[in-house]
Amino acid sequence: MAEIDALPFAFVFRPETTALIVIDMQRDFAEPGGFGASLGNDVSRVTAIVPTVKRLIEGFRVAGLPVIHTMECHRPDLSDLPPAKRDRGDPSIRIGDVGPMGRVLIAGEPGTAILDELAPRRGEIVIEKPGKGAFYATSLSDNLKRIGARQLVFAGVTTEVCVQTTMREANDRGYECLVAEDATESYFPEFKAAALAMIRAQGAIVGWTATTDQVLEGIANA
Ligand code: TIU
Repeated sequence: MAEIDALPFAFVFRPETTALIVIDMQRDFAEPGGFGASLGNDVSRVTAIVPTVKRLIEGFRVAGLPVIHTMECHRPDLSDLPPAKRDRGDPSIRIGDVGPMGRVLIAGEPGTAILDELAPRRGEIVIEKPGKGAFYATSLSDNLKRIGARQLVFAGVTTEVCVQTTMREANDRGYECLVAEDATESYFPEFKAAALAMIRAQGAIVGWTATTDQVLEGIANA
């Protein structure tokens, strides 16, 4: 057990029942020509956090703690893609269409892959998710119960969409959630700041926030 000087107050960290969940660090969100860019976003902000996310992942691996990766993606036949998601807005290419990295957000396509630097290791849990939240229509709940997780540390993209949605789903399921502030990013710096503020407001209504260094120190001190 270690106490992390997190926000809005100390997080009593029990690494032995903690898993790291790395959300959607995929080429589709980080590289030109992918889904994130198709929505009109500058994806360079995502690339900038890769070394920090890698440090966090390595810290969990070295300590023998579970690392779970998620990927936002759909089946090739689009049977898990609601028209309301596919038809939303006015992107330059839609989910399922062929782009420079293959079919956008489709399982198995080059653009859907997790970035090479952050690739899952053999034995790590990989959750393919059709929604923004990682609990919806996936085996994440069963996996977390199987490994005995009680606390979850979050990294990945984007802070206010898939990370925050998944944290809220996890919080409602009884997990204590902490997001690593510098291992998550948004296409909109103001949305990242607002999401982190919302999460820790009202006495950690959704969870805690701390830096990657603080989480790694917590692992070392536990
Ligand atoms: N568009 C955006 O900010 N995010 C997503 O669509 N997915 C995730 O956050 N992974």
